[in-house]
Amino acid sequence: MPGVRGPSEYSQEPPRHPSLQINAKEPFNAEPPRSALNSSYITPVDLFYKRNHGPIPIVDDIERYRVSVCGLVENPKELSMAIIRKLPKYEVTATLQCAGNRRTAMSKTKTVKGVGWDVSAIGNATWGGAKLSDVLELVGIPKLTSVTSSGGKHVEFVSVDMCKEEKGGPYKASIPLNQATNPEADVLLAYEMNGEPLNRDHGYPLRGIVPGVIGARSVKWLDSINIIAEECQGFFMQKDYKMFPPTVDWDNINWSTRRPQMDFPVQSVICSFEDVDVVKQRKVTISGYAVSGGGRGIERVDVSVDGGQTWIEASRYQKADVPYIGDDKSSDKWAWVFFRAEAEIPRNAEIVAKAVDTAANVQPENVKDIWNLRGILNTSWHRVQVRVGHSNL
Ligand SMILES: Nc1nc2c(c(=O)[nH]1)N[C@H]1C(S)=C(S)[C@@H](COP(=O)(O)O)O[C@H]1N2
Ligand SMILES: [Mo]
Repeated sequence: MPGVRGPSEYSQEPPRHPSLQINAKEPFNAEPPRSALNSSYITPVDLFYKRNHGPIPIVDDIERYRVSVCGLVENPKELSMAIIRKLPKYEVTATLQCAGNRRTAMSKTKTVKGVGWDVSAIGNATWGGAKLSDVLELVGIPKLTSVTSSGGKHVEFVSVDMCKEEKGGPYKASIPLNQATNPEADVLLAYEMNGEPLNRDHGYPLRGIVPGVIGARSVKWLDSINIIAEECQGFFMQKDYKMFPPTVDWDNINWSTRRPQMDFPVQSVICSFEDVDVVKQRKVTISGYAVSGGGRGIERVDVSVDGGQTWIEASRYQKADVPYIGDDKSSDKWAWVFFRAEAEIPRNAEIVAKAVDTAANVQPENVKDIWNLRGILNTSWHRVQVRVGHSNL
């Protein structure tokens, strides 16, 4: 496709914020300190985690950029940015979470494969763009379609970045057509992030945003959108980002037995302390984020200062002036919820958080029970060890 291209090496990467913790340099994978996450409901773009599988693509000429919408459709089209901008613009506040968030903690149970992440491979942004359901109407697919007349059932997003997992080919992923054509699923072709044009790291000029679903399906730097009969056969759908039980290891894995992971499960993380921390006073504020996939709200966040023997309920909020009610119209349904509790802690405290979503799903107690060889979806109770004392003791 003219206009945007994926380079084969890393000499033209964009500038990045110095406080990002770099987990891998090439491809660039980095996350902010956990304290930064907790200080703003909308994560600033420069602090938002960056998860890449190849060098960042380059737009040479935005006027010539087109995204092609093709495959099993009657009216394949090549759409310019001008055409996409002419469609009604939606702003959707949605949390993007990498399936590998909290992988480092899972690897302490037993080695896993993948980039190590602390608790900040997650961020909340207001994405601006056209609804995919409106774009698909331009090629003749009506709203709420499950199968096209020519048998299309999935929408594949294809990028231009060169990924070694794809043997130098582009990153790609798909979602079901009925999700793509459902306006209420809020799937976007986004050209803005927090009111600014997308930057290169986050997918300039155009990316998919699939709310409530693991970040891997929100493909950046879109080149084409294919309507296909079977789900995308690319590496990241078929040989990665699948959830396996703890019994499966590299010598007995059969990838075809599992579905690609889509929605993420309920998650919560304490951001007000490091994993091992020291405080001066027994009275502390425990705060962090909670989020669930599939558009489910957060019903409750429980906090413990004694390793989970007793619990107190934390308060929840999204915006200062609006009371948060899970699954209510007044809430951002795709976005995280902040929680906060004040407590007196014992001298050596294990502080724990666990969230419950509106379907009453709860986080698993122990990471070992959900250990999987790729180290994805570590949503176990988040535990931090906090000692009351002097930091130099
Ligand atoms: N083209 C392309 N899209 C991509 C990726 C990628 O490497 N290439 N990474 C995916 C993964 S695994 C995640 S978690 C999100 C990260 O988006 P961000 O870097 O904007 O935070 O982008 C997804 N989309
Ligand atoms: Mo990811």
